Amino acid sequence: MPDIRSFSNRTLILLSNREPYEHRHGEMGIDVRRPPGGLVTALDPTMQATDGVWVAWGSGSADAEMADHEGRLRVPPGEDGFTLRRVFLTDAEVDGYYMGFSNRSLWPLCHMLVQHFEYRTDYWNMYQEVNAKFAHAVADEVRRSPQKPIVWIQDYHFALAAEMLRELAVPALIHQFWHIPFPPADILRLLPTGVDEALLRGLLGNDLVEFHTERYALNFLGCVAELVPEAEIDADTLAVHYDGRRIDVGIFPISIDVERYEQLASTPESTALVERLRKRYASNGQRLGLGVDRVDYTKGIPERLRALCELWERHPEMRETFTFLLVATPSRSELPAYRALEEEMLATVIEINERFKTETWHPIVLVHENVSADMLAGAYRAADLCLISSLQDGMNLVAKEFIACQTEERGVLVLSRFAGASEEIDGAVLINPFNLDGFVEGIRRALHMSEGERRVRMHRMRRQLHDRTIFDWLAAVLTRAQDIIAEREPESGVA
Ligand code: ADQ
Repeated sequence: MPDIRSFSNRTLILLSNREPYEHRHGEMGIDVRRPPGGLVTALDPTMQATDGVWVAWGSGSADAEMADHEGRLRVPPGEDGFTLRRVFLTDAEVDGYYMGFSNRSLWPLCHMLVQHFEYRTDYWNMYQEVNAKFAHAVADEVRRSPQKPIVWIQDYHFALAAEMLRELAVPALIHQFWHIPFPPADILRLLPTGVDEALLRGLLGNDLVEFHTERYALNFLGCVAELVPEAEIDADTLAVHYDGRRIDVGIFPISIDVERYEQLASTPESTALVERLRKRYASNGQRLGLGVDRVDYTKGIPERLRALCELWERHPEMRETFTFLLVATPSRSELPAYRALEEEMLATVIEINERFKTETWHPIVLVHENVSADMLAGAYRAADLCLISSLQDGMNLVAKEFIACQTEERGVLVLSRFAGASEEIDGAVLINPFNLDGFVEGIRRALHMSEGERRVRMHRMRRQLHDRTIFDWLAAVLTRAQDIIAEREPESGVA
């Protein structure tokens, strides 16, 4: 693996919506929280080694008082690793840019779930204003940087930031990772004429745009070909020629900190949970299934519950012998579509349990909260089957976490073919969540799979995952960025 910490004397300036450390007023004073997920952990060493700057929305109630008058502070708290630059937003900005255009317009559109797509001019106006606000903060950090910087933008909240940085004449290589699917042109065109094009021109402000899969990269190129008339596409090398520049498009499937999950699955706490879960639900040949999600309409939770209901209906021998543990964490509850989904999920679980329960058994055990990482790891390790039924999903890290925690190699991964992970992982039982009969059969197949086949498949997936951790992902992205600089530097003067 290339050494990503020695970054040829460059400073990494990262822009993301979520901040790596958030300060909140708690009962005992001010608490600091880190968002779940491996990105912060993976980036920490690089940020520290390059004395980087992380620019993000200061969303915590005590964020302002912990930072200086420009929103800057050194993190991790109590250490002197790198700078966090918090950008503070008004309620109207959060409503329009984050809740509005990001989560009501772009999120459903990119996941091709057009029934949830909403567009309002004021969302779009606020998205442009807030992207400009963040771009100015990044530009300011670039100017302050004592070393040559590389700017790395994260995700769909900032589709316009790269172009804005270019207009501000920021002397840095700019690249962007898009964490969610990228839709084909027929879907992107549901945005008002001109808005679709503006988003693409915004992204073409980058020197490199990164996606999880080839499918998303080709969709992006297809959109550019159709909606940006003067751009020239080179589909063989995955590049766009535009505005006198070359924009590279790269494929970098994200992953997890595999060793950390393996260790979490073996702590005394998670081992105790494994023993409890196996004893309660998986002794005497019984089986335990597992689902882990943010409650989001992209994850196919109602479709999964329908398939489970059909399974118990059509195959009575599965009653009392197969229990499903659903770990579902509430998400984006401010939005009506998410509240409606929560209600539907809760009602369906009650209905299924009422229908099939016996004196000693409930088919679905619902844990309706955010659970700690080692409890999650214990549940992954204990399960005989993990069901992922996304209607669309950029990658889906739950799939990889399950594989990492399956240290006994007993479980089967049942995976939607609409999750990016399905294009990478070799060894899952693939299902289509829109095909009820096929979905039910997929679950049955997983439950009837021989121990030998389960082991061979899980072993293969675990080997594969060990070769593709989040550190490999990070190294691959940053190496590509450096290669582009090396190619261009003599003649283009980049950075
Ligand atoms: P998400 O849509 O959030 O991410 P995903 O990749 O599945 O989707 O990650 C969810 C994370 O939340 C996992 O780390 C999981 O462990 C955690 N989680 C879920 N439910 C939980 C619970 N009840 N308690 C505790 N933790 C829970 C977006 C894209 C994805 C893409 C990632 C990374 O939508 O497609 O894989 O970014 O690029």
